[in-house]
Amino acid sequence: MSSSDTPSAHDLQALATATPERTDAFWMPFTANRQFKKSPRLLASAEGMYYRSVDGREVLDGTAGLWCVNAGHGHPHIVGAIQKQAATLDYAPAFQMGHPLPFILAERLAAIAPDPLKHVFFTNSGSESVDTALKIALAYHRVRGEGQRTRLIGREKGYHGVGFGGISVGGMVNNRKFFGSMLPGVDHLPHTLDIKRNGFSRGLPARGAELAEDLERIVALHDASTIAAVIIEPISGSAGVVLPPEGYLKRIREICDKHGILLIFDEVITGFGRVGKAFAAQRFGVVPDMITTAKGLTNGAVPMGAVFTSKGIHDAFMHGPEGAIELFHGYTYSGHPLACAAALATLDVYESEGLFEKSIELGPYWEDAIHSLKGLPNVIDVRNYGLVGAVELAARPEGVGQRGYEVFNRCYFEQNLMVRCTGDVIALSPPLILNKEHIDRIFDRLAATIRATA
Ligand code: PXG
Repeated sequence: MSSSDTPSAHDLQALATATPERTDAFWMPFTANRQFKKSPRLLASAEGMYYRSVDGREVLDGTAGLWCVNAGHGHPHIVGAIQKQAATLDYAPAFQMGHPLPFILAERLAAIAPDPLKHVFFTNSGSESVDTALKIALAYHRVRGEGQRTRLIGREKGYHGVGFGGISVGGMVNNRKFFGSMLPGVDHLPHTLDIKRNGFSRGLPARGAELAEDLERIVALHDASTIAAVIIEPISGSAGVVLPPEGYLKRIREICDKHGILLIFDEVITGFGRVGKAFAAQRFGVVPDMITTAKGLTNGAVPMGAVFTSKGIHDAFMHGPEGAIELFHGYTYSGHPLACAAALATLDVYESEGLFEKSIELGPYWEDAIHSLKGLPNVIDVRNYGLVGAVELAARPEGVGQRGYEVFNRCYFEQNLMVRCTGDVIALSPPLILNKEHIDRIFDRLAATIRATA
C-alpha cells in the first residue's frame, strides 16, 4: 500500500459511523450472522448512559455494553489517558522486559482486593483470565509436591469464557457440545436456579444453600487428593443471572478449606462495583484463593483481564534458582501500555465518582423497579442483586429463546433501549453512573415491550 492509499483519520471516522457497504467477510461472534446481516444493529458512538446508532437514534444502555462499561461511555479521563499513552509508548515486550505501568496498576488493584489476594497476573480477556487461573491452580499444587491434584470442578450453567479450559469447567451446553472432549478430569456442581422454590425473590434467594453439599459428594467420589480447584461465578451472568442462595458461597468455601481445594471466583462480571463493592467476594464476605476479572477493569475501553492470587499461591512459586522463570505462562499483551493506562484512569473514576457504592445506594430503587414487572404477560421470574437484574419470560411453544430475542430486538428498534437476551431471560446490568430517571426509563421501555410481545 502506498502512503497515498492510507485512509485519513477523517475517512475512518466516516466509515465507523455509517452502515458498511458489505457485511459478508466478518464472521460475528456469538451472533446469528444471517439474521443480523439482514437487519443490522450497528452502533456509531457513545457518551455517558447512551449509545448513538448509525441511523442516528439515542439508545439507552441497559447493559453497560456487555457488562463492562461501568463508568459510562466515553469518560474524558479514560479517553485522555488512552490517547496520551498511545502517543507515549505504544508497546513494550512483556517477557523479561517491562514498563512502569503494570507495576503501578497491580499495586493499585492489590489495594482494593480482599486480603490475601495481593498479587496480579495480567491477561487480555475474561477467557484468558480463567485459563490462567486454572493453570496456576494446577501448577501451584505441582510446585508444592501435590501434582496429582489435577481435577477441576465447575458448575452447571457456569460461563467461564470460551477457551478450552473455560468451556470444560463451564456449564452452558451450546458452548460445549460442538467442541469435542475438552479437558479431561472435570466435574460439575449443580446450578442454583430454582424458580419453583425461589421465584420472584428480592435479592439473594432464601432456599438452596444445601446445594453446596454436592461438593462433598464429588470429593467423596474422586477423593480430595485428586482435586485442584473449584471455579464458580459468585453470580452467574451469561446463563441468565443465577444468584447464590443465602449461605451457599460460605459453605463452598468451608468444604474447599476442609479438603485443601483452591476456590476460584470468576468475577469477570461481578468485579469492579457491579454489586456494591470492588468485588462480590467482599460483598458476600467470602474470600476465594483467586479472582478472575476483565471487562470493568478498563471500562471495556481496551481489552484487559487480571487474575488476583493469594500471597500463599504466589509465594509457592518463588523458589528455586533466582534466574529460573517461575511460571511458564503469559501473553504478548500482558500488561499492555494502553490497557494499563485505561485501567489506571478507570480506577481513578471509580474512586472519584464513588461508583463502587452506587449499587448499594441505588440497589433498593432498582429492586422495586424491576419487581414492578411481575404480573406482566409471560413474566415467570424476576431476579436482582446490586445493579444486576433479570426478567425471565416463558418460552414460546415454537422454541426456547424466540420470545427473549423478540423482546431484545424490539427494545432496541422500537424503544431505543439496549438489553441482553440469553434464551428467554432479559438481563440488565447498566453503567453504574445511572440515576433514578434512567432506571424508570429502562423499566418503562422494557415493560412496554414485554406487553407488546405478549
Ligand atoms: N467469565 C465470566 C464470568 C464471564 O461473564 C468471561 C469469563 C469471558 O470473558 P471474555 O472477555 O473472554 O469474553 C465472561 C464473559 C452476556 C455475556 O451476555 C457475558 C460475557 C460475554 C459476553 C456476553 O451475559 N461474559
